[in-house]
Amino acid sequence: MKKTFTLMLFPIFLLSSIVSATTVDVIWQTPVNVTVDGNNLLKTSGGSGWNADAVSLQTIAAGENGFVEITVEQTTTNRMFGLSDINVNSVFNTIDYAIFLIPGKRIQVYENGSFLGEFAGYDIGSVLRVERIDTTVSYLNDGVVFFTSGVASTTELIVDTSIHEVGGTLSNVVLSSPTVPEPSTCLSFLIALFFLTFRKKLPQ
Ligand SMILES: [Ca+2]
Repeated sequence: MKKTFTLMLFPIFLLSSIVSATTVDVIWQTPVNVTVDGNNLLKTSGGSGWNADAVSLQTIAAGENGFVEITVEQTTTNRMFGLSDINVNSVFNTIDYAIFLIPGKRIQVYENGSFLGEFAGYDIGSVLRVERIDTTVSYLNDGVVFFTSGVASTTELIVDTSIHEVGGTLSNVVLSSPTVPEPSTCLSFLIALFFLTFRKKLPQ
């Protein structure tokens, strides 16, 4: 009976470790006019212009739910972040789904360069998110949806950025997806596998 219960429990444990969403620090690649510091970006060259960015190494797989999220640490520069299918260049108008942080604590939404509206402001410590659920992309400020895109999303997605002024930052950038690899998931697999093997060899 005890063995039956264990054998029922661990497949559930295994499954949950596979399908539950994982949130990880973004690992940046292809930096242009920015300095990478962990999961933060700082524009350090290029003067003023939409010529600085980096994108995430990790992806949200096609058809998967997921999000990119930042925690704001400045309110004095122009910069954008969001989700794209590919990294075209460093300019803001190639980000498919972007939040535009503007000095004066204003927020706008841009999709591939199209202005889609201005919304409630942000402040130091605000948590801003661009999220895909099924095929719908939403924009959130501290957990509250303030805009929903009219353009369905089905492709693989990366975190995409664009920073205007030297000194502009995007801070504590994280990505969440059920399929993004995380060390603890691998560990869960190994522990569960070991336990199942061990249980099998116990005398009845
Ligand atoms: Ca880009």
